[in-house]
Amino acid sequence: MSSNPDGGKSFARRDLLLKIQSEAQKSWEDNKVFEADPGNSRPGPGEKFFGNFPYPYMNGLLHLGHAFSLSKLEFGAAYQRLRGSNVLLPFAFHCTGMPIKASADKLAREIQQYGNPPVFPAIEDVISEVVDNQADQAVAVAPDKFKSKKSKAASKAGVQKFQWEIMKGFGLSDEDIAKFQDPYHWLTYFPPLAKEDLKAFGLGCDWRRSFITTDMNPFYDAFVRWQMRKLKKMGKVVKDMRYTIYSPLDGQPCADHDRATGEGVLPQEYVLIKMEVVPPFPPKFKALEGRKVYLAAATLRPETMYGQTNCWVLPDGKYGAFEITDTDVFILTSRSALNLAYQNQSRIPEKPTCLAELSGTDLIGLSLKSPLAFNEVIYALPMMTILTDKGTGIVTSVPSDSPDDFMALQNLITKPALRAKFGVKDEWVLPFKVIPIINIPEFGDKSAEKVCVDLKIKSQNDKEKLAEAKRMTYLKGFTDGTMIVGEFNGRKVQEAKPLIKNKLLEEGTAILYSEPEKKVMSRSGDECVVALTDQWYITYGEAEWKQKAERCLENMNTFSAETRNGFEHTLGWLNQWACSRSFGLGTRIPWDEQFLVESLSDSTLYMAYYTIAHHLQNGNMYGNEVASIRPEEMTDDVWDYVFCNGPTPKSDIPPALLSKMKQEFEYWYPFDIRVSGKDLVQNHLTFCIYNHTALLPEHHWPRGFRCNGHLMLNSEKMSKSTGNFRTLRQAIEEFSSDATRFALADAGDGMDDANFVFETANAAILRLTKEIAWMEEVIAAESSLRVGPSCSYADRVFANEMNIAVKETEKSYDAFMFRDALKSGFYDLQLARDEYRLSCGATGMNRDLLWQFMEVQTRLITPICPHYAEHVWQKILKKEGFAIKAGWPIAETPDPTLRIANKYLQDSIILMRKLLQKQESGSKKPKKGAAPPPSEGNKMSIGLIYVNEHYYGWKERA
Ligand code: A2H
Repeated sequence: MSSNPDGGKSFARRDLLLKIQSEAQKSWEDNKVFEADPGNSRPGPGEKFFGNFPYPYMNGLLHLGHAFSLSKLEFGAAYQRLRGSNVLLPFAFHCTGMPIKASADKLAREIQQYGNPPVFPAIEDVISEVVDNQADQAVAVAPDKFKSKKSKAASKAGVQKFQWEIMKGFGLSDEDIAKFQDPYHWLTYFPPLAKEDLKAFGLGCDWRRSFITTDMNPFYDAFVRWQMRKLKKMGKVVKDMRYTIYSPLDGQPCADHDRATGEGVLPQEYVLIKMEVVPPFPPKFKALEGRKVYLAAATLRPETMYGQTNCWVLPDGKYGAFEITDTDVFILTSRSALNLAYQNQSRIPEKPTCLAELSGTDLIGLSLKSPLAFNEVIYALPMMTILTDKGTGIVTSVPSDSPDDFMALQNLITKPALRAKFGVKDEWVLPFKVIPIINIPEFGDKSAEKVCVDLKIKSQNDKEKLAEAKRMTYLKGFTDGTMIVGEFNGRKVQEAKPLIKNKLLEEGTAILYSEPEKKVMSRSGDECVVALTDQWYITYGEAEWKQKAERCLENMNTFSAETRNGFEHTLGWLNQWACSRSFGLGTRIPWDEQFLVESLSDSTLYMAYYTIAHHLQNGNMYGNEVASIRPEEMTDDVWDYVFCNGPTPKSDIPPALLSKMKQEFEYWYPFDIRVSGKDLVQNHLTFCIYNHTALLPEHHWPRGFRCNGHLMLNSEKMSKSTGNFRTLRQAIEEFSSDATRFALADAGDGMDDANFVFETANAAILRLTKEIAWMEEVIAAESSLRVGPSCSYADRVFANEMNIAVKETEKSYDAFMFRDALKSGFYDLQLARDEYRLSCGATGMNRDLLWQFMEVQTRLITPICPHYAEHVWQKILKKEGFAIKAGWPIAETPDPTLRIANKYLQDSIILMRKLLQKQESGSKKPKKGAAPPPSEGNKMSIGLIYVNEHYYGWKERA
């Protein structure tokens, strides 16, 4: 294909498309065809179309994934424009949040450490260092595994790229890179590049309305401040102490999009049971003399504490004695001590202090007093299956209700050798019997024992069966269990559990403890903890607000049931959202300026901002070129007036301009569609619904959201590290915009992964350029075409096919289904033309029909390949005006019978050709008695077709 350099073929066809592309773009720009101004009156249905797209984050160049989602909006908007709708497609650039600041800081650290330009240690050194560190272990474990370790280490080292190298990858010079230590420099660099690329893509955008976010743009900053203040006044922003996933390195909460791993992971709350170590302390505890020392066990079932028979520790486990208060010391893992330190449970906040390092074996045999336990004293015993990355590494043992505890205790009781191995004395184990505390109708009073016996579990290491046993008893205990001991005897477990938990917390024999339910790594590369933080929250999920959001969803077009389900699901669980951050870029929370509005909270209503952005920013995306309005003039009253039908404000802004902005907002709003990748349903898009319903009247609530899946490249995941990746810029250079757009349209429309195929883009280059050549030929030889009425059978069939194409393609564009549009509007139509050419044979094709074909085909492909279309329209067909606004072709009602009849005819022709071929070539060995193959001399030239004049038999009756 033309753009395949390996094939040694020429790039002439691709270059022709690139030339056509820049000519079309220049004439669009000169004529401001994408600038959208409101009409004078309220638009009727279908008269205007306002579509938008989540502004991309500006820490790099746009890639094909962005272009894919955006193409859905672009094609849909271009179709509306073609039909004659007044179309607004604006575009902005998101700069709020952590990553830019984090990268800028990282770059600054590298320069500090390695100089400017930096001299990094050679990669091999880094790798060998990593490998060396692992080599001892690797060799010790299994020498033959060494090789695989090395490659793993190498690839790991490769992933941890220097920020400087990443910047080099953008094609920046050493001199330029250093400037990126200032985070605001990113904001001046990437947005203009993105704009350039989108222009090359041919995006039908009104660029006057573009802007960047953060306080760098004073107008947008004023808008977000107004929005936050308004939400606060409505009681929808509240301050609270919460358990939040938190990055100690960043010193702030780590939301989903700030995480390298652990998306969706939430804090898991436990009750920490304080099991007091009864003096005298063993010698290892010398440093703890005079303190109250506790083994702190994390449990999910505080109501079972009556049945404690012992405590579990991991013999090989590493523990520490940490100062929790001036008097209290907890023995637990350092990981859990760190979590506690961020939850106000450390003598020095955020800094765990370890008084003694201990191993599990040091703890075995400690005598303990544990709250609620019927046994006065219980002992710390070894358990092999304790996980060091869960809870505190200390577990209370309740063998009546925990299958793990039952089996571990059972093993110790029945295996003297096991006791001997860990120095466990008989009196720490043998006197302790299972204590019935909860009745479960299905399992009796000792549910764990019963299930372990039923499942024939033999050992604490029988993980699969124990997991099954836990599944069986855990939920049943909670839903069907009844307490048969203690203060809440006779109460259901469900009721007793919170009461017992509160009792323990109140009397101070337990505290709350929370940790990430799974490991979370922040993008800055540190392991997150759960912190108790003071934060601002938006009260999503609040009953009345949620109802409004649900009503908005009901009346919205979601284009697919899957998207609707996604929204319903999100509305079902979404709760208060932490909207403040202390690190990164953005707008300050107006009443608490130590905080910034986080990036998913300053992007929920800005579609409204587009409607007036050009009046404020005068076409300058940074808002730093003040024209008629100064940023400080955008007071809350002014925003209220423009967006919320508020009273006319006292303002220095001329009244005519004020009312113009209000009128413009009311003309474009509500937006008709927002197009996005499906992963934004669970946060951004749902926030958008919530904010619109809170801040705007119902007739301005969003009308539609269309979501798509991810984009693969050539059936494989797009990934920078594997090289299976293209920026938008690269794709356009490689294929041209139209061929890129063609392959994007062909990539798929559903919610599943779509697939951009290079082969398709290359084929598009060929098809589009060949089509241009064909049209030029037809027009050059126009005089040789058949003129007069188009009434032959072939003419009628071809005309009918064009009518079908127009109707089908219209349906597909209306439904935002672009692959289908491409099929009916391009592939099928070309096929019909090729067939027509064949059918006409010597009599020639009808001139008017061919003109109609060229016109129809051009219009049908315009939304997808607008540059090609513009070229054909203006230069080849010599039409007035722009293809992109040419109007939708008018088509007569298709005749389905004619299509079927023709299909029958075409199939018959194929069949007859095959028969003929068979007759002529014959089989090599003629069957006995069969006629010999005709020789060259008597080639068949006539075929007789017999046609019945009537149906007979049942066919006649039918
Ligand atoms: B449960 P989840 Cl009666 N390693 O408490 C292994 N298990 C641990 C642990 C660790 N590091 N930390 C805590 N656990 C146990 C009581 C109980 C528990 C009963 C019944 C079931 C039960 C008495 N042992 O848990 O993975 C603790 O034992 C069954 C799931 O976070 C804690 O609650 O769900 C539970 O596992 C927490 O496990």
